[in-house]
Amino acid sequence: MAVSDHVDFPTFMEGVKKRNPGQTEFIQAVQEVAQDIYEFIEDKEEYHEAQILRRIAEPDRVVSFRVCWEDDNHCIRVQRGYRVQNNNAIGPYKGGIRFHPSVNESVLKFLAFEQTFKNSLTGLPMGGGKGGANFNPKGKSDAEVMRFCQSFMTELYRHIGPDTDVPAGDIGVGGREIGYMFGQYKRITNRWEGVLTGKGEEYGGSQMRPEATGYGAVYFLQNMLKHAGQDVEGKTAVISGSGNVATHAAEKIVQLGGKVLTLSDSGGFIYDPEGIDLEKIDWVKHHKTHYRGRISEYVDAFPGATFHEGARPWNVEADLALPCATQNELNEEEAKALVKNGVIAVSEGANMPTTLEGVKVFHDAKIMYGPGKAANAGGVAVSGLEMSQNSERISWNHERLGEMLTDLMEGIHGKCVEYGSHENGYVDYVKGANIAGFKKVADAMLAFGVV
Ligand code: NDP
Ligand code: 2IT
Repeated sequence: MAVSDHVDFPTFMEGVKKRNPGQTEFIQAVQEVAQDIYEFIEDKEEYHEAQILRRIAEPDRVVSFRVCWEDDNHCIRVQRGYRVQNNNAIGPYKGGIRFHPSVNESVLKFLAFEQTFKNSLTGLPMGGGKGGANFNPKGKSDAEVMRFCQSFMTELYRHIGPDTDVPAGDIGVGGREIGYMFGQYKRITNRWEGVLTGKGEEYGGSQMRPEATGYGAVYFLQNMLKHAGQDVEGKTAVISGSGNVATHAAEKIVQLGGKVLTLSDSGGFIYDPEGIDLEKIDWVKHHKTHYRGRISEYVDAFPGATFHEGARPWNVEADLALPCATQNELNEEEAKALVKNGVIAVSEGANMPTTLEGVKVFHDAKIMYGPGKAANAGGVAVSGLEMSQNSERISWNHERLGEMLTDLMEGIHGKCVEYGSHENGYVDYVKGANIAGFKKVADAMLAFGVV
């Protein structure tokens, strides 16, 4: 029998900080989860004895590798690639690949850690992982992106597989990049297998996967509002980002009768007081995907709108807020501005977009706040369904997948309510998501003994 090492929460966090020097995003993600888990396991000695939390907060492995490629000017470029395999207690490692200059070990470790809880919450058999590279796709030709993706996969392929680790898209990785990477995997291994999700429909991709994260974040929001006797219809929304998640979240808000006022990118945000309707959203999707354009160009196409350079949309008055761009894009001051302007619910399409101080503002104000690991789980959930379809060599239609996504998001919301409800009726969705996500992974790990 192991000896219990029941350290308190501050001592636990000191250890995390000491073992991961300078990895601020990772430390932030662990802290946000651990504070709730500590409360939950206070009287559950078996989790302490088996050091479950300490083990989940130490990735199974972090693989880092050199990625060499040649640009169009025949210059040799060198990038750093990674795959963080955080935990595979309940299924193969699963999580996206991010190509962005800000990618480093801390960012990918935080994402892989979060993914472990998110994937558990979906109820599907998927562990947590994340990968990427500090490659900037902006301004690169298709041929350059292809050469980079092929070089990246030439190293990554040995670490992944349909029953080992199944990557997908994330920031800077969409259909084009998944196609190049899948092609290279197939060429190297001479196997067609469901090793990546987010594939094109022609070669095993699931219908609904492109829409799933954004739609799912709005379904989560809908569930939160319904729980409080409200709905989306007639409400205004501020949304950040203008990529895959943001545009599909905007689309679903509009379809449900809401009015979307903003979208953004790293250059600033656009504010359209008339509302960003479905036609305008299609323009943004097309402009971003086909021309790799900037959101600032929206105001040339739709002169009623204004562009706010270098700013974020959180000072615009709205009922609903959906951060759908990146981590730490909504701070304490901006959270206070949203609350002051009467926001009633926040649903995170992005991963950890709100700082710890910002989250506290939402909780203190008792607004509905759906954290990314619950609210944006629709994307990975449909990825899980893509894995099932690939294994069975079948494909489900849009309608069936739409129903499954709706049910999955309702199920995740239900788990948050079960584990996060206070006696006064307020639902702490962060706590609910953390505890529900943790419990399944922790119980699987207990079953395995010391591994
Ligand atoms: P995309 O690459 O399609 O879009 C990213 C958007 O966010 C772009 O508008 C981009 O602007 C903006 N952005 C990225 N980095 C920054 C930054 N540092 N500051 C300001 N804006 C920034 O990515 P996704 O839409 O797929 O991902 C968005 C978020 O959703 C991420 O947090 C991702 O982890 C999360 N997510 C994605 C899922 C998916 O299925 N794709 C699933 C679950 C979560 P710019 O073009 O200027 O860089
Ligand atoms: O953060 C995420 O959940 C994703 N980027 C999607 C992961 C996936 O495997 O579909």
